[in-house]
Amino acid sequence: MTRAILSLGSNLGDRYAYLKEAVTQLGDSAVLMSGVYETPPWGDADQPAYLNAVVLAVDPAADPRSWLDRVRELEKAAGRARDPERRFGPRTLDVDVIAVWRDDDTPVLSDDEELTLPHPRAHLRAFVLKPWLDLQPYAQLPGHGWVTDLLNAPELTADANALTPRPDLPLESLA
Ligand code: PH2
Ligand code: MG
Ligand code: MG
Repeated sequence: MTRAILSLGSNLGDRYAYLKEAVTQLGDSAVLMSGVYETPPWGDADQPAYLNAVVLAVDPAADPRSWLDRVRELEKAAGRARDPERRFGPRTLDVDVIAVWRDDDTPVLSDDEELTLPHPRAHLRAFVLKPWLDLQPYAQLPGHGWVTDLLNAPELTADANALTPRPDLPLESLA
């Protein structure tokens, strides 16, 4: 068994429906869902605003790579099309594996090109850190320390302030 922090994002089509469908498909694996936030696009400004959320999930498989298969299935179900020209471009659904822990609480570290763990840009993304704190106020990002400290870093202040909570779009009732 492993547990993971997953980051969900959508900025095309019915964004809320895509997030809900992903949580529904995770089924019993989805243990805790954050609030949903409306967030300005990061990394590529020329695209619509995102809805972002974070999910704490468990997987009975011991192999951390099974998370990669699962998130790809979720993205496929949302009709995700990849534009090789736009790495940070718009998408119906993006599910990123932020970090994975084994049963004994040790974090999984991986420099696999397909599944780098922890996620190499998570510490720079207020749209990951803020919803994560909703779930786990004492969360630590392996290799980077307390999530609350990362979110409070001066470089992230503007991004953190630009997140808009969307309590009208709950995910927790889907559990
Ligand atoms: N995902 C991206 C690129 N930029 N910006 C926001 N606000 N939220 C995202 O989920 C996001 C992004 C590519 O993974
Ligand atoms: Mg992503
Ligand atoms: Mg992704």
